[in-house]
Amino acid sequence: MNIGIVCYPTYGGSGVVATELGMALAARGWRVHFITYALPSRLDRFRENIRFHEVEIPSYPLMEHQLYTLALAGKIIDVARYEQLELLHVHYAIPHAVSGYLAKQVLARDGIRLRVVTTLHGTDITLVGLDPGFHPLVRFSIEASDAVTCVSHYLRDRTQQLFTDRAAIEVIPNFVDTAVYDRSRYNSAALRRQLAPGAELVLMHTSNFRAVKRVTDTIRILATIREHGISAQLVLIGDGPERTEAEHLCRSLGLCEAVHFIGKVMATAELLSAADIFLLPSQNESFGLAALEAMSCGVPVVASNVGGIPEVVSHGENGYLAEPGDIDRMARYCIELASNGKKWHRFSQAARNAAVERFSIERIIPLYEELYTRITSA
Ligand code: GMT
Repeated sequence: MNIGIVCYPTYGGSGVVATELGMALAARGWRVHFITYALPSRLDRFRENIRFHEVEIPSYPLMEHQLYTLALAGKIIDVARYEQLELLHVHYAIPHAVSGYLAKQVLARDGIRLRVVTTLHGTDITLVGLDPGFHPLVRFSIEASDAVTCVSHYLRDRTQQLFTDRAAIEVIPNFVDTAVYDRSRYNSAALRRQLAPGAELVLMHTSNFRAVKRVTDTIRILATIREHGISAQLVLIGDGPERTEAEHLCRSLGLCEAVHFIGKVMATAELLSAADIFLLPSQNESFGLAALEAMSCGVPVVASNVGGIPEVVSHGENGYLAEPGDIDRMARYCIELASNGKKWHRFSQAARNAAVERFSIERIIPLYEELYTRITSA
């Protein structure tokens, strides 16, 4: 079957999930067409069964703002028509679900039937979609989609509370390639020496450094741990609006030698495998894909007990959860893991097991395949 995937191509969870999904489907024989404004960041090389269609945004002096929603709809129409797409899977409601709906209606006039699946990821529901100007559009496009999925039960509940009484919203959790995100593949000891020379404990965090991630909390957690005499270091991967503030905080706390800003890295599996603990102190998180990738590498997670995180990280089994902003408690949990090797190993194994048993590609991709088959044969 030919399937179109619309996503943000940038460094962010929804784009990562969409790209990994497309690559996994292509490997299983589906023909996948990515439609977006730039090459998705994880689409690093040519792959059989994958095509990329770049959305170009026309400009004209009259139009002060770019017309991405329309340009995307136009591109979807073109690709659907000429590549015989049966199904379009849009990731993140705004504006993708609206463009998908528009394309579907235009194609229907020519007798072409395109089914639209919308996957809601997080702030499209919990933040951006709540803008009064966007709310009716998000609500409409959820109700008009042929199928809607959410990445966690938490997000489905929020969607139903905030937007719609549509009952048919399926939860398909995010997934991880456990063959790639596998500590045993990498020389993590050598990498650890390069990343954080001399560290007794290596903390790691990856994100797009938006305010919701509370990146500066990771630095304060590090500071608290070091006050207890543990020579911990922190590796920060990614970039975004909060990076400057994080750098200033390191300087003001005298932690420049202990905090390593790596910047954006596309392939994180090797880096994650060098960590002892992954930190995700977010204000909100509908799932926490970065935590799952760390767990797959056998890294216990210390995170906030918000949103969908408890559906991924089990408190006291493969990580610890605390209230957002409770830096002391998160630091105490890190110290507990750092000072009890047996416990760390138990948590590490449990993290890996959870990734393999509950969130592997082999387990989750068939759920999408079953959904696609169901709605295209209806
Ligand atoms: O909602 C966002 O912040 C955007 C999105 C992204 O593209 O980074 O992140 C969300 O989707 C991820 C993939 O499903 C989830 O793992 C993240 O938890 C979620 N972010 C939030 O809910 C803040």
